[in-house]
Amino acid sequence: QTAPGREESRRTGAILSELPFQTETCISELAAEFLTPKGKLYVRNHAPVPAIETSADHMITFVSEQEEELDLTLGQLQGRFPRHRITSVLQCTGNRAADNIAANGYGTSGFVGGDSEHIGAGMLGNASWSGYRLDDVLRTLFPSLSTLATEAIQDLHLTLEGVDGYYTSIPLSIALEKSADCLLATHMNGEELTPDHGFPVRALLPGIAGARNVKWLAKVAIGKESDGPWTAHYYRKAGRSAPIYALPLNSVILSPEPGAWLDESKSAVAVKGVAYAGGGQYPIQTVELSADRGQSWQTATCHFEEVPDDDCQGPSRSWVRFESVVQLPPSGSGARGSGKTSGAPLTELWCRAIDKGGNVQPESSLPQGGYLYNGYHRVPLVRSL
Ligand code: MTE
Ligand code: MO
Repeated sequence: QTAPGREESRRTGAILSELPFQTETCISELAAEFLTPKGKLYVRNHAPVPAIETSADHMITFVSEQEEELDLTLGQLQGRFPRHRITSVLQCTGNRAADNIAANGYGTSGFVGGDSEHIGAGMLGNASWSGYRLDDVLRTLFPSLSTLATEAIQDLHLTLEGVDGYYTSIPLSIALEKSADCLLATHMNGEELTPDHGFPVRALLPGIAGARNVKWLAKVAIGKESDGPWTAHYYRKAGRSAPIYALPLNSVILSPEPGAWLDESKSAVAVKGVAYAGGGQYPIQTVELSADRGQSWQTATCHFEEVPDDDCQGPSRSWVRFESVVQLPPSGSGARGSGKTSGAPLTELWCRAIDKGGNVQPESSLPQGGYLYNGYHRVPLVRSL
């Protein structure tokens, strides 16, 4: 059967693979809304979507070494815990893989079932997620957690397992941290999750790499770091030194699209995009744009007013949309570059985000095993004669 939203994704993005189903959203489509609608959010599956019929009777098994295992249905969770809502970006670790290859010369250290060379900036979206706070649920179900010393918690991890057999872990300290705002999410943008996005319940870990946001949750277990492939082999930092958790500060231009033609007579171009703090401590402060390869920068207008006042404890994990009309350097100036093939000179638009802690998105980011590229986003434009 076809999951609701799939037909929409077929129209609005690129299908990276059919089985497992994987899509990347067209970036111009991403620019259209503050909250990415369900049919537009990229899909990244490692296995077929499990057929789950029920929401209220869907069971999650909670395991801790110290205490007895507990099976709770979503109906029971609903009776015991208040619901919370968080607006957060969801981003795949492989997003911007093509930019990473351009900057660093190599791709991801294994991107299952996909061709990472072509992945642009569309394995990204922003949505309003709601469900039960993971810290609330764990602390209530396992009261002995509150007697554990900080060091003991630091040694523990939380393994999240999906009905499809995909599983991975996060440090228990992230799951228990109030300001991490982790959810057992049942809804996206006010509606039940669709099958492709994890119906009836998924982990939604704001600011944490997509790979850890396990869908179709069946089991949540406190214990050792997962030794499964998606923690021990894939989705790791440079040299496979450690699992990736936090997303970096990032921004991307969503319009115009790479390779867009600009009339030579134009002296300015309207630019739109998004910036997000990832897992950082500070929210976005500003976004800057350059049309002369970084010689000068123009400040964009950021639409902070669109970001809702959710009941989160931590910094905003939503993206901020920005726009600007960027002045182009005069034709024939050095900043146009030398791409003078077939009479079509090139120009580039660059963008970078700056957070309230003064952190600036880097010009080119260090290889992270080929994942999580966050160098300046560079969009080549063709100026027609
Ligand atoms: N959870 C399960 N159970 N199975 C999966 O294949 N893929 C992960 C994560 N959670 C996956 C999963 C990866 S790599 C990403 S990027 C996100 O889900 C994608 O979430 P989305 O498909 O809702 O956009
Ligand atoms: Mo991912």
